[in-house]
Amino acid sequence: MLDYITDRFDTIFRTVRGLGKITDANIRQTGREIRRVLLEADVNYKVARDFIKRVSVKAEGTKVIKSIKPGEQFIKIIRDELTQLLGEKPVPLALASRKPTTILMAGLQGSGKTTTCAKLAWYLKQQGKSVLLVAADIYRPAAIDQLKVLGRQIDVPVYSEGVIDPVRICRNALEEGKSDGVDVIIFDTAGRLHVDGEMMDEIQAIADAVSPSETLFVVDGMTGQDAVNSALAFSEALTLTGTILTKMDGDTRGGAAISITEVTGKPIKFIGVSEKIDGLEVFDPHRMADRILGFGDVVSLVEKAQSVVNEKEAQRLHKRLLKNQFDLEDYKTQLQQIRKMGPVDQLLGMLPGVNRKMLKGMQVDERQLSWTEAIINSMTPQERQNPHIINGSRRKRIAEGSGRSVQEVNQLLKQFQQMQKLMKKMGTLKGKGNPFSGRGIPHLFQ
Ligand SMILES: Nc1nc2c(ncn2[C@@H]2O[C@H](COP(=O)(O)OP(=O)(O)O)[C@@H](O)[C@H]2O)c(=O)[nH]1
Ligand SMILES: [Mg+2]
Repeated sequence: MLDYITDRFDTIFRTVRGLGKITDANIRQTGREIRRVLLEADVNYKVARDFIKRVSVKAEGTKVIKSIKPGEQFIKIIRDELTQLLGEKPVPLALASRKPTTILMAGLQGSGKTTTCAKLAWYLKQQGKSVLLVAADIYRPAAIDQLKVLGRQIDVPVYSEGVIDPVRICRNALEEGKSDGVDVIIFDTAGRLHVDGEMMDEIQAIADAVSPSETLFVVDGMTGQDAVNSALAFSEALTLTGTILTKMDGDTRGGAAISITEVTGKPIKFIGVSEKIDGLEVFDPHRMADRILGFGDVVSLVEKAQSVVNEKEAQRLHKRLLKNQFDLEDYKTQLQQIRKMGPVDQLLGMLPGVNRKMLKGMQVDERQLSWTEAIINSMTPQERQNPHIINGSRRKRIAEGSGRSVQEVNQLLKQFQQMQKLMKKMGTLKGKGNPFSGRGIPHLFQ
């Protein structure tokens, strides 16, 4: 996500960090560089221009203040202004005071409406809400089935009447949702390849019929300025209440994300980060600014860890660590938890200070993790608990059993030994000053 723009900001910041003081010349120079990066990322030129202006004015204001690290202060200004540009604070989904809350999805064909309807239904279901999905895209025969399949997957009912007037479908669905007492109704509508009058008329008629609590504009986050243009067309026809940017896991340059809030005046509410049903994140301007600027995304990392790591298990491991009882069996458990969190290079990319360029050159070999697991699997429980008993002939047996070489077995044992030594030292510190201790984070990340 956002590798391109992050790399470019990284280069700019390297220069800015080294500034002995802030001067007119370096404000201008940095402004020019940021402008170039933003335009290359396909940010709307007015948005880019105003952004540079605001950053420059603020930087001007700090010229007189004696600061220990002028460069850092300059970077903070850029970060604050970018956060502001992205909307400052997360804006939660507006739930109606009287149910049902109605959510209308609008956007071009292929932008990700149907997928996002299901993701949103899943998200709301997780929060204990009952949801009804409505299939109002009657133009592509597969669209109704697509929603039905997704609905089945997450066990959420899908209202459909086949190919009849979509406005009628939506009106009927609203009635049914009301009488069933569902909390939220999500309307999946048809999109066209381009903005056209007929489509706008139809979605306007649907909006009139159901008076949605939220009208969300779904847009492909990879499309840059096109996203902004179609957002404007849709907001002329409809009273949009927010945006959902999809496909942010792709090779997006960030132009849509950076421009769209300022241009539409409406907040980004969610971003789509995978094709899967749980690939929806609540949008947070602060976090997004940090992602764009390459300051890492510790919050996402922690959330990810918390979602897959069993809290009790983590505490058990933590205790064993402190008591210096951590063995290869525990090590295996941790490896499995890390693997559940997803591709390792993606995780590394979320850590602040990890240079993406470096990551690109570095092949993070996922297979290493499975090999390590295979080696541990080939050990007897006794060996896992007491690695020191693993002598030459045992090593040979383990190597054969796991299909790895004796050298690899040796290496693993050596690394584990080193880790144990380190743990011993850490154990005496009793986790002091450790921000993650007891929070269910795999300890290999500490
Ligand atoms: N990688 C990725 N793919 C997505 C995301 N959202 C949607 N898609 C894919 O985009 C394509 C179009 O999505 P669909 O929901 O059918 O779009 P619609 O025509 O607007 O209803 C499908 O292949 C989806 O799997 C996302 O956040 N990430
Ligand atoms: Mg669709």
